[in-house]
Amino acid sequence: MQYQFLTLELQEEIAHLHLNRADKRNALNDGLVLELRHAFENLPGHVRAAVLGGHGAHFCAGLDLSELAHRDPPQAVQHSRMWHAALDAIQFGPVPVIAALHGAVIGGGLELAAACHVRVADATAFYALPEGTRGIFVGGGGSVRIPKLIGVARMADMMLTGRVYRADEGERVGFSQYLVAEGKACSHALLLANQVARNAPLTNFAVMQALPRIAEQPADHGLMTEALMSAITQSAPEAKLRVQAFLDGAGAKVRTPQAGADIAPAA
Ligand code: 1HE
Repeated sequence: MQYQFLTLELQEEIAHLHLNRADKRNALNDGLVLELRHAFENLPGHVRAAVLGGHGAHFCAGLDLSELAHRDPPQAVQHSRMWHAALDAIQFGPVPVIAALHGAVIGGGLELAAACHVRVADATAFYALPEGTRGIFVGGGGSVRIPKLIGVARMADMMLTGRVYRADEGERVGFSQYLVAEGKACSHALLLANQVARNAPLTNFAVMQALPRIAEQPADHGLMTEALMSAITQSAPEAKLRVQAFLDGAGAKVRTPQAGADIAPAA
């Protein structure tokens, strides 16, 4: 599938997607948002994990402000819902998505990153929510997803004061789980994607589909959902094979990572 604003390459079990509007700092116009949705809803069945990055010097400058002008409130609601559908297609899609972040991760670009399952940032990444400056509000799920990463107070501060977080600060507060040297975000995201792709698919499914919903449930309901999901995963033949392999001495042990290495050994 050829896209106008997105590149999609398949490398065995890993899908590589890159926002492809570098001249506009990968600002998310409607066409790009719709292409993201289409791409994640139509990944080939053999894909086990995806890496999402951006071409050029920035991951994403957020909403394409040139398209903002002429919407009335009902149209604006529909527009926001269109973003929600696209970013839901990532968060609740078929495979875990590792975001590779560099340069600007701003506004809707940060909302997009927050819809991914793991975020790797290089040293050039910076995070901002300039919606306040523009007289608008987040509309791509940011008010739901971003506080789960950094908390409501930090998000409110960013929106009210225009605070910008550097890459190292972003890792400390929870925007990214990994911080790597300049230019290394994609290669590191790929290492992680290969690791994720080796998990039992049912475990990945549970992490993507059950975990965020359990976190939203009252504790009593969450514990019940967890017990059901746990029973389903451990009943699968693959789980039995993997556990038996460990008991037979063939499965990988959990080891403390060596300094500088944060990828777990293969199962
Ligand atoms: C854009 C956009 C954009 C760049 N919409 N066209 N997002 C923002 O408020 C961030 C706005 N952008 C910036 O602050 C800067 O562009 C950057 C820090 C990302 C990069 O700076 P720089 O100096 O490398 O590039 P530039 O010269 O500012 O921009 C290059 C071109 O990209 C230029 O167009 P040109 O035709 O003059 O070459 C810019 O106009 C264009 N461009 N960013 C449209 N965002 C679901 S609701 C989400 C709400 C939000 O996301 S609000 C936050 C919007």
